[in-house]
Amino acid sequence: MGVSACQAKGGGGILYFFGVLTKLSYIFRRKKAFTGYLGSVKAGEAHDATLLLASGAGKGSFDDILIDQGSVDDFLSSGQLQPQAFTAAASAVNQTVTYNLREGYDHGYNFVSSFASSHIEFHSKRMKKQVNAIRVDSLPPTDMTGKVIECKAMVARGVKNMSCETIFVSPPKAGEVRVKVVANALCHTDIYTLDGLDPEGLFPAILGHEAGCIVESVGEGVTTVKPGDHVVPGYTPQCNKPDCIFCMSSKTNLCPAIRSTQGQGVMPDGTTRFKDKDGKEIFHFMGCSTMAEYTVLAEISCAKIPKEAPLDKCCLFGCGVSTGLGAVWNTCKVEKGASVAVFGLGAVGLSVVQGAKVAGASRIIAVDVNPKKFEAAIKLGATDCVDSMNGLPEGKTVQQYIAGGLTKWGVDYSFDCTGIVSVMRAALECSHRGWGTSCVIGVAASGHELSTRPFQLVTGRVWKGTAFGGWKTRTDVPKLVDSYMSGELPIDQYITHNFSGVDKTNDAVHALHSGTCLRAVCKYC
Ligand code: NAD
Ligand code: AHE
Ligand code: ZN
Repeated sequence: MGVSACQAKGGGGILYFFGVLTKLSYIFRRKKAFTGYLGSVKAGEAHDATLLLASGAGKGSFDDILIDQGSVDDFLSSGQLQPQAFTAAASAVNQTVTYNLREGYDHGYNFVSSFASSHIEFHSKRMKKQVNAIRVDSLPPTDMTGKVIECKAMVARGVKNMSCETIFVSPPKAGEVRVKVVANALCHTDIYTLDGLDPEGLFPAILGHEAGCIVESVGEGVTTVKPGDHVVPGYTPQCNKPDCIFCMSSKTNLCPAIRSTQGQGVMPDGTTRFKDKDGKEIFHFMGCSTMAEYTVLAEISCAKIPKEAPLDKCCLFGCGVSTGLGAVWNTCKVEKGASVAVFGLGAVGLSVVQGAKVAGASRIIAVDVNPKKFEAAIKLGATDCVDSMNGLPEGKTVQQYIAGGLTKWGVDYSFDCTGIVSVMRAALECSHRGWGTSCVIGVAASGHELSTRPFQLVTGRVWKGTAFGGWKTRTDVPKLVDSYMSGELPIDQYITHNFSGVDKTNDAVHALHSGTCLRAVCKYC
């Protein structure tokens, strides 16, 4: 809420936009104007922000109240405004107020126009939250607890062979959670496995790992989520047990609690929860299998998020976008002023660009073989775009062009977001002599290996990698969702294609290959 000379009705209470009239009844009592406006001075008290606050009205409705006050405002010096009465009332009821005394400003339009944009930004963040809160996704009313659910799923039966089938999903066992998948976004890794490039790939399997879901039922001993809760599944779980040296360490997010069974396409007890119409078992994938209307997850893989958060947007936090941001903020800790090169401008690479911009990188070099990706990269903060297929100077490799052309010694940080080992090498070799860090994000095909001259490392470059951007799924995904909901972390720009129904997933796969798609989201209900 901003406090202002003019008041207007807004969602959730009275929004006072701008300024200073915080003790209306006081002013108008003296001026005897309330009688004219509202019939009596007493009637004016119903609109007095200070009295309203003191009476407990609006308690809990406003996370903050913004006041801008000019220091040389005549009404202030004549005692008619009394912002101190308002801040004292706020303090008495534990209401946060941001009070800005603007030195040298009076009561004029110049004052208003100088601070209007910060008030608009303040209100727009809060209004966005309210708009999102209107549309809460919910479960169908039928109670299937303890029963097998028949539903639709995309079943990958072999390389590039995936189609929509009827499947049967068993109830969750101890420590497991059955969820209704509301929305699933395709990640390049799903396609990589479908294309037969994943050494851990198994068929038949239900792929998918970037989703927004609602808990349908929970197995024995599950305490941290309940039916109706909204969750984003994580392929990197977080058991949080005191004896898990990975969960207890701030250095990593790689909890190994269920990694081996996850890689074998089964739940932690070694069995699957999926059967096809012939009663044959279907494998799980990355502990998620979200290309199904219902799936079963380990409790430790569920990040609980607020119900107001739109699942068809927040599904993106399940993989690609979180990974790109986390690679910058967690894995590499890119600092203000640093130079960055990003190879591959899919959703992962573009979120690296976005993260680098937020981190204050001074130079962000965006590299792709598809120039159609450059517009999005520039919007997110890229300062230079390089077409590494057709845009290099004669006789130069991309690493020579970046280290020696665009920059003298190379970039402070580089990121591979392609999964191509020759690009990973280029990314390392364009990083700065003496201290450059290069981060592998892309997932390379089975059998492909990294190479470079060891001299590249001897001369100070560091090669590292990231899984899910270093985020601890259950602790950090809710924080990312909060940032999205407050408007600080926009991610809608990554959703370039929308489909409706699990059976449209192959259309989404087709879209992903089109060269213009960043994320294709399939809504299942
Ligand atoms: P994507 O297919 O949408 O994007 C890849 C981009 O790379 C495309 O824009 C493509 O044009 C570009 N490209 C292809 N060849 C190139 C080259 N030689 N030089 C420069 N650019 C090139 O994929 P995505 O969903 O953004 O994922 C990117 C990679 O990250 C994939 O390998 C995916 O499997 C991996 N990934 C890893 C993690 C992790 O935790 N490490 C998480 C998510 C995704
Ligand atoms: N199964 C493959 C590796 C696949 C891989 O590297 N996966 C990434 C996530 S990609 C998300 O889109 C990852 O973080 N892996 C960590 C993990 O524990 O799987 C192989 O090579 O065997
Ligand atoms: Zn992914």
